[in-house]
Amino acid sequence: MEISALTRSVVKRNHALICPDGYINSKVPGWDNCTVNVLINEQMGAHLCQTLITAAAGCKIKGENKSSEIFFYVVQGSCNATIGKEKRKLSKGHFVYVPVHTKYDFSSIKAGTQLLTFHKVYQPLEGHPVPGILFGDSSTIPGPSYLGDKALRLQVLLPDNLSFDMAVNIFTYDSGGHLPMVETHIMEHGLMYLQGQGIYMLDQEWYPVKKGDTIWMAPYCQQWFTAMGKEPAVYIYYKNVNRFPTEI
Ligand code: UGY
Ligand code: MN
Repeated sequence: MEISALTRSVVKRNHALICPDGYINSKVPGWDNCTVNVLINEQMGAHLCQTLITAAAGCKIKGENKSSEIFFYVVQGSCNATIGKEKRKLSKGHFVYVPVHTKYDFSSIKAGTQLLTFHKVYQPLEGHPVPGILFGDSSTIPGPSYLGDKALRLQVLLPDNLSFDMAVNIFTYDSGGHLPMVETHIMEHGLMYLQGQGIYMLDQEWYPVKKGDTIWMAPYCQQWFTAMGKEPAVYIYYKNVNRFPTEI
């Protein structure tokens, strides 16, 4: 028997683990006929927002970025996306980066489709143009080994140039693979597990994690992960990048 007073979810000063068993749905204007779970946002102390949209029949996702950029990733299912004047059909593993000041309209969304979103207030950088709309398919993006370890593969989904102030990567760990060191860094992360399981160390505390879990790591939250189980562990994660670390 499940005991409803137990959960793996935790919300702490500099990290959070949010598991699906505690989801309560939000209503977001312009996002209709779907459930929306706001997994990370400023109320936690974060500087990003991460949501999971699960479509019901007749789902429509429409809006316009005013000061933020949004990265949409198709976790499962399919839909049509009109971003600005560009139209594409998206399915599992596809993504689209919607820049600031841009309209988005997702339609023909199959019931059960899940879209993961990462939002950040865009910080322009003098001398570098605001990024354009970018569609991609994660299955076509190379995953070289990470820091020479063949058990770890990192796919970088957004271009590595100074116009972008966010990175989104997919990290794959073979069972037994682990981060080569405890990371201690200024960048913040929001992540979701797409596959597998393992143990995450966050700020010197140890958490079993698995597919469907979300983690928030504030700047300087110490972090380490090892994968376990019968299949590789895969997570997609956000990172703020490429901006001056303090007031100029
Ligand atoms: O890019 C990163 O900082 C990454 N290695 N961190 C992580 O997976 N927790
Ligand atoms: Mn990191």
